[in-house]
Amino acid sequence: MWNNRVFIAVFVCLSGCASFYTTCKDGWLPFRGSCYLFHVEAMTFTSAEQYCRQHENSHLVHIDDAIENSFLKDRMGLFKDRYWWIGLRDEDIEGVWKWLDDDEIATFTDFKPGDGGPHSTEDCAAAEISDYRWVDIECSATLHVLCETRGHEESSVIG
Ligand SMILES: [Ca+2]
Ligand SMILES: [Ca+2]
Repeated sequence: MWNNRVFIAVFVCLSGCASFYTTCKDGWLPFRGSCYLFHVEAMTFTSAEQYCRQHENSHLVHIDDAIENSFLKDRMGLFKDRYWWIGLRDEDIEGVWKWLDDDEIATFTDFKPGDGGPHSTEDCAAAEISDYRWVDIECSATLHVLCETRGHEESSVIG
């Protein structure tokens, strides 16, 4: 299925050229080695992460950089729903945001002005699609679920 494949602009031309692409299970969207599941059901942050783990052993999305962020922004724009959980929280140290999947401190963030600061009751992060920025919000809020897992990478030899 062509629509399940995204070609990635990585070419190895030592012995002929190979292009690498990501394949995902049905219903998952491939991009740069990852697969994403947009699940339109409202649940708390903890339930959302649990849902991801039960599906392909994924996690709430870990947004590494501006390219991944902008890809997700485009896809979220296709939905009417306003808020999606992302796998980021500052439960340990107020204002220090860590990713759920590897417990690393986020080096790239895209919080709205006024969000992402030391708000002690708002320890989980979500992407808001109206102006697509991240917000901090109570973890008990019920929002939609965005999961990410590693895709299956394949290469095809061109030359
Ligand atoms: Ca990612
Ligand atoms: Ca907080």
